[in-house]
Amino acid sequence: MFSHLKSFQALKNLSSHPIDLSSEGVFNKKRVKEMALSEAGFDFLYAAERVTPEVIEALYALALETKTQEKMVAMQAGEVINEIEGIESEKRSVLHTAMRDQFDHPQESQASSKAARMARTELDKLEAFMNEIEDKFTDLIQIGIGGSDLGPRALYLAAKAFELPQRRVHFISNVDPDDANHVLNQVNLEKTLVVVVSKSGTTLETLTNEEFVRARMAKVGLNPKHHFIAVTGEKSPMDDPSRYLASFYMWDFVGGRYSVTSMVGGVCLSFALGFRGFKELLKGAHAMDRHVLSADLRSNLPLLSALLGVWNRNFLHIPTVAVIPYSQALSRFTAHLQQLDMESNGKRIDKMGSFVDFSTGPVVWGEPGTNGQHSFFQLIHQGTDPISIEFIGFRKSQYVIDLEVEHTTCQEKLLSNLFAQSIALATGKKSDNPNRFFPGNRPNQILLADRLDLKTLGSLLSFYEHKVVYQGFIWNINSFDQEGVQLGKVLASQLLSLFRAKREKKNPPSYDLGEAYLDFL
Ligand code: G6Q
Repeated sequence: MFSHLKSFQALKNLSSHPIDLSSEGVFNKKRVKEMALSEAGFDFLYAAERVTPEVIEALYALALETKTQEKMVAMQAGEVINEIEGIESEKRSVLHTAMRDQFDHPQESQASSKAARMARTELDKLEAFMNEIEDKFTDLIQIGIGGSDLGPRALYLAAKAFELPQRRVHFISNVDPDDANHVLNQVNLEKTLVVVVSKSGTTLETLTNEEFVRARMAKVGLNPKHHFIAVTGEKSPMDDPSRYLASFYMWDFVGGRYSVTSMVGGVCLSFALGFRGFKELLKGAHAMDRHVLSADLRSNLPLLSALLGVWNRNFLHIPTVAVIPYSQALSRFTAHLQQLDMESNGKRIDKMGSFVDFSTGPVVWGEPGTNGQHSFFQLIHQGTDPISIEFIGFRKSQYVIDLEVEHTTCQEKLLSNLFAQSIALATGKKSDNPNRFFPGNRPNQILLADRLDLKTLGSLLSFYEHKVVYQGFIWNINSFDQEGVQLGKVLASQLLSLFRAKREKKNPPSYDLGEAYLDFL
């Protein structure tokens, strides 16, 4: 188990006296220069983390001891890694990386090559479909939830600067009827495509919203069959091409929260950005997939970020990470990371089926800067609980148009705020006035790239996917299942049968707790 490793003990010893970044002169120019890694189009700056070269060495020893690289190679080759020994589990390969692998490989028999070929078939279908529809449609509504919503939505918003003219994408995810009504009020249904995305084809919210929108189409005299597209698993209850204008597939070796680069995100992103734009994004993701395979241990960007996260979580005992992009385009990116990280690594047993005696995934949250500075940053700076921060920034803006006000551009103001926060959180500020005292030592890291173009966006997505996966490898937990979301789903359907019985004035099935809640309606 993780907590019994030799490197765990070494790190534990080192953590008894972590470096004090608030101490005069410790956080300096030399440290910033030395604690930087430039790879795969990104600069990764970690001088504001509470680490020394000794700690970094011990973290790399942990990576070696936990065989992170062997596990990454096995994952990308298609070995069955979504499993837990000795108990019933999914037993699947994990091949989201194959979705963006557009190249032929000599070892055609490998599971990953087979998956990449399957992905290419869907991509070819998608390209042909996008050519066929030409300019018949102006709007697309994506209906889906969780992994079938958060990633595609985050990336669509992030890429809006590159949207084709006359194209808009909308999302309906919540079964709250206000969500669907709000979107339906914004579109001309005659010129609207609807893509229903559900890997299982059984999700209550998605199937309900599909019927909601189909009914609205029928009401205005349109044939839903001419407007609806399906993205689902082969042989799922939604796999019925006769009901759809087109059907695209995904597979059980692509997890929901890892599925943005499959058809789950492919349809809406190709509609918005053009098929070429979507491919550009895939190229970026693939470049990061190759980086993690080919980089040596000390040049591997997501691995270093993962190791620093483990240091903060398990040795400095920091329970939460705020991801703060200094980019308005990434306004929903943290929400996607929240699912990616918390659903993957919010686990309490390891891959041998034993309860763990150490902390696993942190609570992930955040909002873009500078906005966050004017709300919750107070608690990060002076609150009683330590919080670690991951900043994301870009040297250039997406739209390029900018204005010099008081001799600096908006982009310069944005970046100066990012760097100022990183320094202030690390070093703090001494004061005789306790109310103006800042303790510092709020560990943070900065991921910096040139510009949030489509390729960079793809790489950024893949960077975080790999960071999360690496942490799961280090803790030896299964990052690819999600049993934790099942219990509530089952209870909700029991409660729904109470609603039904009440509506039909029948004897309700007995479910005491549910009845108690329903008495308040
Ligand atoms: C993701 C989870 C979950 C899933 C949704 C939607 O990894 O499994 O968020 O994506 O519950 O599931 P369907 O795509 O099957 O509708």
